[in-house]
Amino acid sequence: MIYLLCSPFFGEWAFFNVFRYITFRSMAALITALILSIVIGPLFIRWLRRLKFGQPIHEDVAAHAAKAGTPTMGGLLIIFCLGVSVLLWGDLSNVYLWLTMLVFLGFGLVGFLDDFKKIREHNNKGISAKTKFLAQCVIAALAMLVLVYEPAYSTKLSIPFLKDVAPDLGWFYLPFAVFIMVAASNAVNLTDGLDGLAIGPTIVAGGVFSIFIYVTGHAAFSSYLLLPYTPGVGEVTVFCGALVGAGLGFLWYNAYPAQVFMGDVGSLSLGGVLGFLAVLCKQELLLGIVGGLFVAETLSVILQVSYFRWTGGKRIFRMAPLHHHYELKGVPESKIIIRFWITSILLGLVALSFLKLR
Ligand code: 57M
Repeated sequence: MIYLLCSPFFGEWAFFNVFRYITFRSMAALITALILSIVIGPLFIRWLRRLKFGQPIHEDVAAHAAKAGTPTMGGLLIIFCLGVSVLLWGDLSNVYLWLTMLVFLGFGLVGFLDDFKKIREHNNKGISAKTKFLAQCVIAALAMLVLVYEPAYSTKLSIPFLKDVAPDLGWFYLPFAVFIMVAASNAVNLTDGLDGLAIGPTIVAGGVFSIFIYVTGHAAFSSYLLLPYTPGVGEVTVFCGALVGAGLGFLWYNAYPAQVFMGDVGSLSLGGVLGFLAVLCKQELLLGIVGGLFVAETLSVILQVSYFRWTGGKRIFRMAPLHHHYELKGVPESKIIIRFWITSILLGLVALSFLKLR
C-alpha cells in the first residue's frame, strides 16, 4: 500500500525512491511483522484461551501431558501479522504477490477448519484426510492455473548443479507443482510436534527462498548466476521478509516451553506456501534440500508405516515422526529442537551454495 501511495512521487523527490526498492521494503516487512507479532502476541494468546482453543493432547508420549490446554491456532497470529505487513509494504498490483497470498490463505483455511473441528469435538480427528487432501489440491491447482498462464512464467524444470538441462514439462508441470505444494504442506504439519520444531526450519527456508526469489526477479543477477529469470517475481521477496518476521515473532511465544501452538492453520499454510515459493523461483527440486528436515520427518513416517504393515507390527523407529523417536530415547525436548534447527540451518546453507554451483 505504501508503495502505491508513494509511486506518484518516485523520481520527483529522492526521499520517496527508497520505497521503490524491494530490498528496503522486504526488510521493512520483516521488522513490521516481527514487532507486530511480539506486541499483539500476549493479547492474542489470552483471546485463544478465552475461546478455550486448547490443544487436545495424545497420551502416548508421557512428556506431552504437561502441554494439555496450551492454546492452538497460533497460526492465525502468523497469518494476521504477515498479512498486515504484506499489505503495507508490498506492491499490490503484482500478480505473483497475490497468488502467493492466495496459496497461503487457502491452505490456512483448510487448516483452520481442521483445527476448529478438533476443538469443537474435543478430539484429534479433525476433517477427514481425504477432504483435506482434496481441498489442498484444489487450492494449489487454482494457483497453478493462473501461474502457468502468466506469459513470463516457464514450465521448465531446473535441475540443481546442471546449467544446460531444463526439461519442459508442459502441462505435466501443473500436477507436478500441485504435488510439491501439497507434499510440503503435509510435511510441515508432520514436523509440528515439538515446541518451535516446525517454525525454526520454516524461518530458515523463508530466508533462503527470499534470496532465490529476489535473484529470479532480477535480470542481471539471474543472468550472472545462470538462474531462470521471471520478471515481477522479485516482489514476492516482500512476502518472504514478512514470513521470516512473523515466524520469528511466533517463535517468541512458541519457543520451549511453548505458550501457544500454531495448529494446522499454521502448519498447512506455511508448508503450502513454501512449496509455492519453490515453484515460483523455479527451484522445485532444491526444496528437498532447503526443507530437508521436513523430508526426513516425512520419510520416517513412510518407512515406519510401510515396515509396520509389511512385518505385521514391527517398527524401525521407536515412534514416527523422527522427533518422537528421540523423545522416547530420552533426549530432552529442547536438545532435539535445537539440533533439528542446526540441521536445517546447515541444509539452508548447502542450498544457498547452489546459487553458484552449476
Ligand atoms: C499432527 N500434531 C501433533 C498442534 C500443532 C501418520 C502419523 C505419523 C500422523 C501423525 C500426525 O497426526 N501428525 C500431524 C501432529 C500435536 O500438535 C498439534 O497439531 C498441530 C500441527 N498439526 O500445531 O496444534 C501435538 O504435538 C505437540 N506439539 C508441541 N509443540 C508444538 O509447538 O509439543 C505441537 C506443536 C501437540 C503437542 O503435544 O498436542 C501431534 O504429534 O499429535 N501422528 C503422530 O505423529 C503420532 N505418531 C504415530 O502414531 N506413530 C506410529 C505410526 C506412524 C505407525 C508409530 O510410530 O508407531 C504421534 N502423535 C502424538 N503422540 N502426539 C503418536 C504419539
